[in-house]
Amino acid sequence: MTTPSPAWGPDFAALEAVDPQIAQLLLDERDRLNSGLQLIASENFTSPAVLAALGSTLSNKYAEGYPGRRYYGGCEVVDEAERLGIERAKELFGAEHANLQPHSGASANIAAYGAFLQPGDTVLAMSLPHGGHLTHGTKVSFSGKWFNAVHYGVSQDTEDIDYDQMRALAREHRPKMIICGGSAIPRLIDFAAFREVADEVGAILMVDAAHFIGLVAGKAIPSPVPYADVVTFTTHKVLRGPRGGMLVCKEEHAAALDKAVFPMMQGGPLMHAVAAKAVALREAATPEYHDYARQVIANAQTLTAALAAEGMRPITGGTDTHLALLDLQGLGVTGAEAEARAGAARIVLNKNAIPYDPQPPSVASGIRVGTPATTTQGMDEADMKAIASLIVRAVTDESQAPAVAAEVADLVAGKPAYPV
Ligand code: DSN
Repeated sequence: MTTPSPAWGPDFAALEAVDPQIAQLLLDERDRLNSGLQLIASENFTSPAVLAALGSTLSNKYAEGYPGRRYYGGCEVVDEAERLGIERAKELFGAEHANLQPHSGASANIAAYGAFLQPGDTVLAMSLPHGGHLTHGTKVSFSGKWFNAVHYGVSQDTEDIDYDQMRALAREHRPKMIICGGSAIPRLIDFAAFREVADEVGAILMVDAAHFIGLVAGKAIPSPVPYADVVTFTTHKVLRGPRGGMLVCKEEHAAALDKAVFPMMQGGPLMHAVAAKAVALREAATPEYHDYARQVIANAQTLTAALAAEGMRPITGGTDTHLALLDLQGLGVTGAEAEARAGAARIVLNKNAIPYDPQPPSVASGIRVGTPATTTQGMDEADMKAIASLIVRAVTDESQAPAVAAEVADLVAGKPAYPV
């Protein structure tokens, strides 16, 4: 293979010449990433290979339909890219069918609703304030507006999913679809228990694996694929691919889900993103990625324990995954204050409601932290202990921001997100 001329792929000089303002913003964002700690649990640093596919001529192609069955000519190249991605996804996840076209996790979820439900049908999902997701039946989303959503939560004593409540609600409401997964669940989910309940009440089981699918890909935690009718996910979290969505499912649901993605929910797929997803799936199948996935969890556990030792109470007492949810009430700091103070010290994290939170979501009593990005930078348990101490200093004493920011800069200097 020959090296393509810059006109065939990413060309920063061309961008600078045409649009110096946007070019500068790209550099500013790289510098922002390189000068701080990125602890948003849903973010990661995607690889140069993935970025190359994203910034490619595949962006030009209209390809409504699926490989071999398109509504446009000239799709023979993108067909191959999508076929590769589908085969890699099936292999990586042991799935019978895969669809790489959803533009986002929300789009993948809309497709699942579209494939299995009619407006007004009942869906049972985890409540957002207890760790669920907007698309799992909240009133402000299509899912709560167009469907009858019933919610289970976590039990007050363990702060983990209340499986008894979930089972009782399923028996009472007979949902057509049960959803598990969410955006702030630190513990492993008992997929077998959900499957059992879904079978008992005749429901479809949808697992929204957006947060943890990268850990599944890296064989670091159990897979939902054998249990679920459909597994939806994003590709940019622990999985470290491009921003986007994907789903895998049983063969019996393949036609319905494909039709729900296109033409029911979306038009033309983003073929550069589909190609970039294929690249990420290839990267995720390597032994290096398996090591990465294990290290993400080890780092999260070390970070959580170190924060707990300094007075931040981990919801459920710890984590099995890449993220922790921390109750700050014992420190007398709100989630919003903590997010702002950490940000002033170049530590990027987010405020987060905790279960049974007395504060409104805009204030929140907790923060959520995650280790996908820092682990991609090559950080380990020793770094996590240092990071915990920096977070606590920044969050509990605003005057520490400049000193903490300087220490953050030292810490990340040796392990830049994107080497300059
Ligand atoms: N916004 C994502 C997250 O941060 O978890 C969920 O969609």
